[in-house]
Amino acid sequence: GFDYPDHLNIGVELTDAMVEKGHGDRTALIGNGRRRTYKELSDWTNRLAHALVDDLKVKPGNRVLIRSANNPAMVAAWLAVTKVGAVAVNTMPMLRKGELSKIVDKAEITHALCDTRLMDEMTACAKTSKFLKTVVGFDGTSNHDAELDRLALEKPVRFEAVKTGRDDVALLGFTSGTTGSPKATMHFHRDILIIADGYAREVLNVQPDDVFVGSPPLAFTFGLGGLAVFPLRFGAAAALLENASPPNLIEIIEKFRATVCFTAPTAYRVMLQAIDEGADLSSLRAAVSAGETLPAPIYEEWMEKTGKPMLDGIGATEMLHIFITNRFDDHRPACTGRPVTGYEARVIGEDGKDMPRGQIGRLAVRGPTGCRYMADPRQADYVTDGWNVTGDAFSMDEDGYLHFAARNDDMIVSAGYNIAGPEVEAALLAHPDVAECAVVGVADDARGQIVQAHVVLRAGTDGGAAMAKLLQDHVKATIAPYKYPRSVVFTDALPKTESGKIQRFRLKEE
Ligand code: 3SK
Repeated sequence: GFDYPDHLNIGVELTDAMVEKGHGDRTALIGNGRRRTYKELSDWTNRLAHALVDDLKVKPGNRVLIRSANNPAMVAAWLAVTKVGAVAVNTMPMLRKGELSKIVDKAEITHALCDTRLMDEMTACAKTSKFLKTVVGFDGTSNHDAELDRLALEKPVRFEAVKTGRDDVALLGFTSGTTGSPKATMHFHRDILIIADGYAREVLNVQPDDVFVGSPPLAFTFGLGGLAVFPLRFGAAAALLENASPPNLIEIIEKFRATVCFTAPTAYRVMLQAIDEGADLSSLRAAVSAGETLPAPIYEEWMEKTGKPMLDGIGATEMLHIFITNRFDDHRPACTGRPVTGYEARVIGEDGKDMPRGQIGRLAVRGPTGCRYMADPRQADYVTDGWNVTGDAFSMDEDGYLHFAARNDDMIVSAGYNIAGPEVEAALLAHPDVAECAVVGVADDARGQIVQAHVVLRAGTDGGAAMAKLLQDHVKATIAPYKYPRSVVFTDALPKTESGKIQRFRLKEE
């Protein structure tokens, strides 16, 4: 277990405490053309904390929404909110008024801190909200040219942070919301240290000279951990990108000699191509892949080209971060690995009992960081005896390694066969002409469902009947022939959430 003091404030731990430990002059954050040291970040967040308390009247326990793309100002706002003992709700820039309103109502948000470039939807949301009364802009480009920055400007650089308890809620993480009714998961101050002192220390062995980059939004706990908590806990640096498209990621890795990258397999696929075209990604010592299943060909090609394993893992907003993972010295293709120390995993059947090894069931996980839904009757549906029953189908092999099969709702049942969509996707992705794909089950009179593949081809490749037949034959030759996609749809782009997850339910709706 982790032994933290009764009083713990994550905002202090990641800033003032780092200065006290001697990291003051080291770079903490890079973004929008500037570097900030730990001392600058500590001063900045303390000034902001004064403004929150003195001018905006934020009280401990208030829920404060933060709306921004990934930039240092968003990290500073988050840390300041935690310093004043409020509960942070980080949100993604693309959310519209309707989505923001659901979050504001559910979390009873009283204050919103918003990048001035994103104010319209936020103020529209406040106009109709019975909870949200204060919306204040900050300058996401860090020029300090917005109301919150002006309020903070003259404030002292010392701030007596609220003595939060280690089990006080610090963060509400909203689940992706693909179902239209997002759940809020509660995380304590100690949880945020646990993911750093657990996964980041044990698996990544983070060092002060590490430079982190990645694509997940800070609004998503995957991004908050990988691009803020993990570097700041160890005196390392994070280079933040407002637009983390694969070419921008590649550029920033080369520019800052980044050492740790958090992103999804699609971006790694582009990086592999870039390496062939001369990009120098040799600084990367850890390539973490999560959010989507990692196809074995990408894992293998990465190993071949960089000599290092790609670290596939699975996490969940409910558990805050990654809880099952491969390790530098313990990794296998098409395998998610073993639980992070402190977490336990089981594969269970419909009756809640353990499935025999090798057989597919639902993944259940238990650990120190979850799972606590806020004021949600669905707690009873997803959590039994402390075990969070996830929406993922996995099998556990004889050695205790976990193998992803499908999201439960991605399992396609066709003519009595259970077909895991991701397996068909992995087969398609192994074809050189396929850039991206998503496989869904669609209703069919004869077979109940048939496998339908939505395919984005590589630039310069044409779709059509001949290409469809080629891909079908390729799948039949790669995995059991009954799994081949009877329907192939060529498309220019797949629908995705803000955090980059493919929205298969939208393809099914079509
Ligand atoms: O795998 C995910 O979707 C995830 C969610 C939250 C935190 C971390 C991860 C990897």
